Amino acid sequence: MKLESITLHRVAMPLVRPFETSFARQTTRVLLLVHVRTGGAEGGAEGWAECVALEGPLYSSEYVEGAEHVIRHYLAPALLAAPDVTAETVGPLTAFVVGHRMAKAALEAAVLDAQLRASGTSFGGYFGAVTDWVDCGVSVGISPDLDTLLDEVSGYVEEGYRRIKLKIKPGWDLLPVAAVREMIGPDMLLQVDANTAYTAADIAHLAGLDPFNLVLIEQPFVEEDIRTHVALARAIATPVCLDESIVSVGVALDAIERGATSIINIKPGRVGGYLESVRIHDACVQHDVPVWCGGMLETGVGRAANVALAALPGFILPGDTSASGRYYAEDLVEEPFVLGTGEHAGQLAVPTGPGTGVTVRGDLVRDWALADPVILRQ
Ligand code: NPQ
Ligand code: MG
Repeated sequence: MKLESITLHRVAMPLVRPFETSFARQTTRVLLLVHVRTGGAEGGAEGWAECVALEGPLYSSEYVEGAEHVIRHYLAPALLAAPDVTAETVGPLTAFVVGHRMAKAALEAAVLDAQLRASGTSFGGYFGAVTDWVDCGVSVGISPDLDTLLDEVSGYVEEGYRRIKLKIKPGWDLLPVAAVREMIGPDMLLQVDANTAYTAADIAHLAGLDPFNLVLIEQPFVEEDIRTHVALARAIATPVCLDESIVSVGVALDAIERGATSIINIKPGRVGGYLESVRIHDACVQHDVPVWCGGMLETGVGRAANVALAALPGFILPGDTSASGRYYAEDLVEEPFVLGTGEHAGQLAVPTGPGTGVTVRGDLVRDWALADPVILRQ
């Protein structure tokens, strides 16, 4: 396909409740949407994608205005100049830029959406989805106190979520985990995510999580520190799962071989796109490493693609692919994600329409815009 234009929309969406992690407390999700139009013989195809970068460089080095800048000045010009662009060639065409995986992932996903809409194929069909419904978990932020936390968790359990993930940090770990485990019973899947808040000195303390039968502990130490994750994995019974550290299939294989991670959180934005995500999935299946789909508080645009990815066979643990209502009163798409009922309680249906299968609400993109759209052409 020949790309005719790439348009960037920066929007701010109110969250239904503040989301607090070891690194930030947010009441609004600021995000970047990418909209591509194709010309040439397939003229008129359109694709949308969501960049998962946060407003500030707090989860990763990337952030919304940085992603916008690198797309505007480096990535988009390379794609707009190319005579033929497909999702499969976005990676090679943008490889001259070091890093900026979230920005590249958004461009690749927008091109993939346009390409699949033109051919009448769904994301799930393209990835090789093997299921129509995916198991959903929910990520629960750090609360002001234990009562508030227990109220929030019991609400999610009633909604049907199949797994609870608690955000932890030094000073908010063993007690909330014990209280939630006591409330939800021994069998409900429970895991924790530290977002890099601990150090090697905390290994003995983190062993205190072992009695609570957790599915995993996610990313206790900084992104670059593989060796301390190896030390923790050897010292505790709870499986260690990397998130921030896993930026490519190569790093995933290194971390697996070193014994730093026995489960992997796949976030398409963090690893540079859905194609790299499928490569990580395939490598993990080969190594018998379970994977699950992470989340970045996506709107329906990013959520639709994540749910399709989570329908691959290696995604054997429930993901952070929660319903739209977990984060947003009104989603950016005409088909908000709602948990199923009956045998599909705690699950989301994999979209079946062409591309992501969802339709962006232009009215909301305009209402919540933080700036005029940036239209890029050759
Ligand atoms: C994680 N996500 O797995 C992330 C981190 C994350 C669903 O737990 C605002 C504030 C937006 C904090 C997006 C989940 C955020 C945020 C993602 C944290 O590590
Ligand atoms: Mg995480």
